[in-house]
Order: sequence, then C-alpha cells, then structure tokens
Amino acid sequence: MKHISGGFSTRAIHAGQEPDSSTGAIMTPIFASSTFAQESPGKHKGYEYSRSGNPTRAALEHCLASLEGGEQGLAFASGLAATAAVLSSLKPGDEVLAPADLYGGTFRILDKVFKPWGLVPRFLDIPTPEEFAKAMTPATRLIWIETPTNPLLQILDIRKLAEVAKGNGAMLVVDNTFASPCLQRPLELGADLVVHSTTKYLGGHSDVVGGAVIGSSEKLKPIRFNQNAAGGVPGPFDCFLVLRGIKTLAVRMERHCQNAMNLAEWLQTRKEVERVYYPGLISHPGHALAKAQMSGFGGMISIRLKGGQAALGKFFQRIEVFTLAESLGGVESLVCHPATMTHASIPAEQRLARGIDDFLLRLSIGIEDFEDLRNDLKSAFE
Ligand code: P1T
Repeated sequence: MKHISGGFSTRAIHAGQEPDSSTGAIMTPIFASSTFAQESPGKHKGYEYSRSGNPTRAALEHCLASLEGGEQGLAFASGLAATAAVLSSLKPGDEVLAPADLYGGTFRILDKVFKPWGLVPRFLDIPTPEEFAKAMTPATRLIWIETPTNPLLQILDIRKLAEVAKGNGAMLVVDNTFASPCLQRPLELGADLVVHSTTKYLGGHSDVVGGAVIGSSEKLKPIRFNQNAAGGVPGPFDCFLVLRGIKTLAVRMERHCQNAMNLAEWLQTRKEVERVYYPGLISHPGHALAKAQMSGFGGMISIRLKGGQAALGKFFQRIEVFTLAESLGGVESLVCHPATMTHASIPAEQRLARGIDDFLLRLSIGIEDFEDLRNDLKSAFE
C-alpha cells in the first residue's frame, strides 16, 4: 500500500484508500470473499483466507495506523474483541492496573472473564501518575487507561503514565475511544498501544460495531497472532463503514466539540443541574491537562441532575431530539443512564462509590443545530 503523508484529514480520506487498481473505483471495494485463489501452494497475491487478512480490512488497518501515528493497526469485530485480544497477550498471574472510572464492559471483561482465567486486575479510585506508581508491583504488566474516562470524563496524564509503566517494565495501553485520533494521539505521548471502539467516533454514524488496536509491529505481534488464532475479526462491510465514517472524522469532531462546549457552558447556568463534567470547562479539574494533551475537548458531557426521581422521570419523558440509548460518538445526540445501562455490570456498591448513581446522565453531543439541542434539554428540565 502506498504511504500517504500530509495532514490528518488528508490521511483520513486517502491512507490505505488509493483507487482500486483493477477498476479505478474511488471507494475501497467491499471484498466479500472468505478465501482467495492461489496460483500454486503458498503463491498468492497477499491474501489467503479472510480471517487472516482481507483487502477491505487491510485498507482500514492501514488508515487507522496512519491516523494514530502507529506502524500498524489491527481491526476487530468490536471494541471488546480488541480489548480481549490485548488482554490475551498476558499470562495468568500478571497484574493489570486501571482507573476505577472505566467503561462498564471493560471492567466486566477484566473482572468476569480474565480474572477467573488468572489475570489480576486492580482498579484505582485516584488515577494520578503518583497513585499508579505506588500501586505498581513486579507483577504489573499493563496499565490500562481511558482518557477522558467513561462516564466521569476524568483526564489522565498519558505522558507521565507512560513513564510510570516503562520505569517498571510494563506497557501503557490507552483506550482512545472518547477522544478519537483527531483530538488525541497517545502513541505520540509515549503510550505503547492504542485501543478503539470504532463503533463510536471513528464509525461516527451508529451503524456499525467494531474495534481496533494500533501500535508498533513489534508490540502488536502477540495481538496480531491472537487476531488470526482467536478470530475476532470484522467483516468487510463493517470495515467499509468504518472507513467511510473516518473520511469525515475531522469535520464531525469540530462540530461535536463546538456543540459540547456551548452546551456545557449553558448547562452550568441551569439550576436543575448540580454538576457538569466536561474537560473544556475551566472549572474541570483536568482542564489544563486536557488542553495540553488534546487538541479539542470532545463531544461527551456528563451531568448530575437535581430533583430526584421525579425530575429524572420527566427528563426522559420529555427529551425529543436526544434519544435515550447506549453508545456515543454518532452524528445524533444520545443520552445514557450509566447506572442502568453502560455501567450496570459494575456491582451497585462499587458503582455508587465511583459516583455512578441514578442521577448521573451521560450526553453524547451530536452535530445537530446547537439551538435545537439546548431547547430540547431546556424543555426536558422545565
Ligand atoms: O461496544 P464495543 O465496540 O465493543 O466497545 C466497547 C467500548 C470500549 N471502550 C470504551 C471507552 C467504550 O465506551 C466502549 C463501548 N461503550 C459503550 C457502548 C457506551 O455506551 O459507553
């Protein structure tokens, strides 16, 4: 595949996506073929069987690597399939440190799938580099973080955590789903691997589930092996959808960020809202760090609603432009109730201790007209 240089948007549109050599098709063809003809045993055009490699997937993997500034990308059937592939490269007895504020499914796979298998996950309530450094033991192989975190939008210091990990011979993995490579590139800040749920901003249109891992060829070796050996691969149509979404990532992110910033500022002035969590607000404890390691503050806002169950019930009844649904990062605005939806797999006691109670709402701000989003929330509050 041709190396495409240039700015982020140029690479988003062209990396891995040169016109099809046999037909000239501008859009990457969906190679719906499970297997590929061989001229003689072992002599082929680079593809043998679609679990091992598929041209549409290869285009996506190439593009993802280019956007994150990694040598290679690997695409998976979902964000959690990507997570599973990374965790599978560890051994029983290895420790994984992660912030307590984490996507519920990531907590669940660590706690319910890999812990019984022998991995030792430990979750830190205060996710500062100092606390991670204190928590490291000789068995710690991986620091796994999200930043901004899901759902409380805490900002973690990628550069310092990479140093903590390296100092102890461990790796730093950053789930970059909330920021997307458009706003934050963890590999450039020292992270070893980047993980994505491509279901979110990369796909961008809530029409596909996918995942990815990006990094150096060397560090991806066991994960590449797992991709083929365990087989959690996406189909070619899903790869096409993510590739198509990526083409508009930069323009979408600009609008997500703008709408979210305007709404966060407005939400701060509302008496119905006890607290607004958005890293773009000067009052956010991670604001300065977000400004330093991100080029925009993203499209996710969490709020704590006042007024108890009655206000909550009314809010869900009255929203019209926002839709009550899991997921995020699509062009349409969504509201999620983490306690019963995305973070329900965390035991109630732990969930409450982490601040995920009934009155926490997570908003995925879409790219609709700002006034319509504000008016929708306004009428749901009043
Ligand atoms: O849903 P899937 O593509 O498997 O991705 C899992 C995942 C991984 N990492 C982060 C930060 C995520 O937010 C997710 C999925 N999250 C939701 C579905 C959600 O509504 O938060």
